[in-house]
Amino acid sequence: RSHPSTTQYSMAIEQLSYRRACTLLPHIPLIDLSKPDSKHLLVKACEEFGFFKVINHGVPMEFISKLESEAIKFFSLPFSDKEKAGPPNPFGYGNKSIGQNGDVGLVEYLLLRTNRDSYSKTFLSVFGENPENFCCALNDYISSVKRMACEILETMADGLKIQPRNVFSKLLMDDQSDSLFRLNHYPPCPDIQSMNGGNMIGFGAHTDPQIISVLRSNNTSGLQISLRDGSWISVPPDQDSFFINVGDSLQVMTNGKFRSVRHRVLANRSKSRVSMIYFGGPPLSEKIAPLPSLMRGEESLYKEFTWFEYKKSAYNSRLADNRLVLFERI
Ligand code: GA4
Repeated sequence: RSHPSTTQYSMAIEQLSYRRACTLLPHIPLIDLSKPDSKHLLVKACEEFGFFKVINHGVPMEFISKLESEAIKFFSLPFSDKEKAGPPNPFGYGNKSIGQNGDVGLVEYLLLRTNRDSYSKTFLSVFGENPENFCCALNDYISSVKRMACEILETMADGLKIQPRNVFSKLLMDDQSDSLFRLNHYPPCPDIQSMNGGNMIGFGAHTDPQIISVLRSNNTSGLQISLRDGSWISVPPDQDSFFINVGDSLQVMTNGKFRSVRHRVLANRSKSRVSMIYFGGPPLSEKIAPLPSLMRGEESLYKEFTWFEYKKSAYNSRLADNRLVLFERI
């Protein structure tokens, strides 16, 4: 009988350390929206991670796949065509450059507003003969995902035992709600190994400034969330589920009980990653402050500010900055 080869040994060791990592790593909280007791798990997930996965979400698969295929069609256009839909200041097509302050990533994207259904002629011309296909897919998807986001926010209010149950969701439902939508395409990056230890950044670490973000991606890995201790865990992709992020504004409204989650996307070696994210935000004039019903005698951790003020400050920051510190009470 021959001895195991060095490769076999190292494979066995790799497998063992993988198993060990799996047992040690916390699982991403899973919320079944069809179960009435989900409200407690939901609150726990928002307190511990600021992140969870949602199943039985009620968003029709057809809406998801239609928008995904429209997104793929768009990203497959020649760069010179896509460019006509940019630059993203603040809405439109962007490539590699993120925000206005020098951040970059291996990503191209479309940033859109959610509560205006008319786009400029130049923008629509990029979508060829039938821009309605893109617009319909977008509208169907956004209205369905917004409904789910509101249901989640109302379940959160129930779990926190606060009234009325639409305290959070009414901000997204408002006609003036400053909500956004983002389509991201992360092209495969075959040279990963040769560059800084295999961690090529698709989208750098950050928290989302809004109330809640609802993410859906195709079956390609890349998303990671940061735990309290600063370590990163990979989120296994699941194209049939949604992933929810607590945003900075929800952290403030809960006086720090819920945490806005730091997350990032690493480039994938062989597969394209396509993600679509709805960012539920309040009206610009809305005061963002801890809900009195959640304070029970304790003091606010934050200074008073409106969403307009926070957004302005966020858009002047770098992606990785801790945007809330500027608004903390000392
Ligand atoms: C993070 C969440 C959303 O994707 C976004 C991002 C925005 C952008 O891409 O233009 C920002 C980023 C996000 C936070 C800080 C600023 C603004 C890039 C950046 C460096 C659309 C948003 O609202 O804030």
